[in-house]
Amino acid sequence: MGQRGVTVWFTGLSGAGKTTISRAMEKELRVRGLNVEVLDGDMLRRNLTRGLGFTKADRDENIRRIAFVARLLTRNQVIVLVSAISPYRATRDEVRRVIGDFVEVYVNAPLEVCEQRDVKDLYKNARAGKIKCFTGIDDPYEPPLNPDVECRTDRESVQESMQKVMQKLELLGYV
Ligand code: GGZ
Repeated sequence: MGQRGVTVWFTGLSGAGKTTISRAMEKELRVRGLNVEVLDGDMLRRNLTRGLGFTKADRDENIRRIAFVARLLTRNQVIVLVSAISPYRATRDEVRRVIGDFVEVYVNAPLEVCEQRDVKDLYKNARAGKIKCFTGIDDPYEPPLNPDVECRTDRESVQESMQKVMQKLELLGYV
């Protein structure tokens, strides 16, 4: 049988490690000769979803556009790695229904840890009121109730987190 497409959807707070795990997985999957594409919220907000902000309506629009592309790729046998905060549970569940071949990965690190990492000073600016509607500070994040995989990036390595996701994909027959 040929390769089956799937969307692996990484959700979690800013700084939780979504991009880091997805980039490590991209490398690993390419080594195995598989078709893979990365769709990263932060990156897509400069092209596909440029102009959208961080209200609930804009975040939902952002997620729906990303999901639209992910669906096209998934049905063409690509392994799609999506990294987006995607804070709303109902919107993620809708995406799961639309895409079908969908694996939800909750990239979980406590807010305090994300805030300590603060690679881009975003939390600092959010605390200072310079960025409004920042997820985890003055905007909601609804954690998955039943994720397919949970990565605790505050106590596991990138390699360990990646292994968990890879094992799930193997179990489900996608790789
Ligand atoms: C959350 C924000 C915000 C606000 C800018 N809230 O960690 P990053 O920096 O590199 O990636 C985050 C990105 C969020 O885009 P997403 O498309 O993933 O969000 S969503 O799924 O909710 O639509 C963060 C940065 O943009 N950023 N302002 N107010 N993150």
